Amino acid sequence: MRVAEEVADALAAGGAVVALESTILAHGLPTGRNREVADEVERTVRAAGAVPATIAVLDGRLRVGLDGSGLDRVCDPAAGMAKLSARDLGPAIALGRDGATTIASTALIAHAAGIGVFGTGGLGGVHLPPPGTPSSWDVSADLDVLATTPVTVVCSGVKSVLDIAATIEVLETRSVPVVGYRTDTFPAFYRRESRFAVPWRVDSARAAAAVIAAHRDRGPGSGVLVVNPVPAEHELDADLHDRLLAEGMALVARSEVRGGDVTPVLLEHFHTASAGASLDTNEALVLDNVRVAAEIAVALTRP
Ligand code: PSU
Ligand code: MN
Repeated sequence: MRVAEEVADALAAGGAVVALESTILAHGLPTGRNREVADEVERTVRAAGAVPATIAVLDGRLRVGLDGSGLDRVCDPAAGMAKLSARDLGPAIALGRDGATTIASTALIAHAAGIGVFGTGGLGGVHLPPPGTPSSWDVSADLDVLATTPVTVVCSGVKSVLDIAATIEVLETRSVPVVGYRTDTFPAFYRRESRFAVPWRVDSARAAAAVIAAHRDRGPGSGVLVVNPVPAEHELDADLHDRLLAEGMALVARSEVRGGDVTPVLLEHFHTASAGASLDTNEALVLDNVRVAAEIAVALTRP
């Protein structure tokens, strides 16, 4: 593992650090825009008083904190970054590969590096089964890692292409507390609200930090999911959202896309079919989530 000097210094001094994933850059946003978002995300974390640590695997080494050329590589489609979930870390390390880390693998690496707070876009979850089948068996490893890794993930819930109800049930079964940040409702990524309530709500970073500290000291050893809805002015129009959703589901159902490729294919469809509107929503929610993550990380350093 190679930890960037700035990140190592901040951790040694007990300062605030926010982990950031690289799959969102390499496989969730179009080329060009991804590099801009990488910089904006880091700027936003710094503006809130924390040090950003973008995580990826380069040449088989776990990297915690990337410089400009590292971010260039992650964002360059010609670099051929694999999508690495938790199970892929061993093979990628041993075989000397390059890859972008999902929430699952980023959380594992962040925890190993001593980073407790992680800001991102949307959590992976339970996929709806293809028509005519009882189950997709497609349950993101993000849920498993959150169940066993004491890292706080700040995100905007899960996309409505997933089975939100089933995702919430798995989080409950696996003892992951779900905390609404200034909301009583589990957000649906592009939309501020789903049909489902959250069990807990906080209205400040300080209150979120208190929950995280108490969970860390007395909880079952799992992570914490803080859900923060997209800012209202950036929410995707409801009719456009419903149309994109129906199209995306049909696209996946009639294609051969499986496993880890499903989410990138859906995101790509949303971005092109909405002429970029979903991209603006995606970017706005990521920036807001990393700001909240940074504020929580700062609050955790000041008990
Ligand atoms: N949801 C999004 N954007 C993303 C992802 C999910 O809106 O970029 C990425 C994240 O990296 C997440 C991963 O951890 O997809 C989940 O993939 P899978 O469902 O294959 O586990
Ligand atoms: Mn999956």
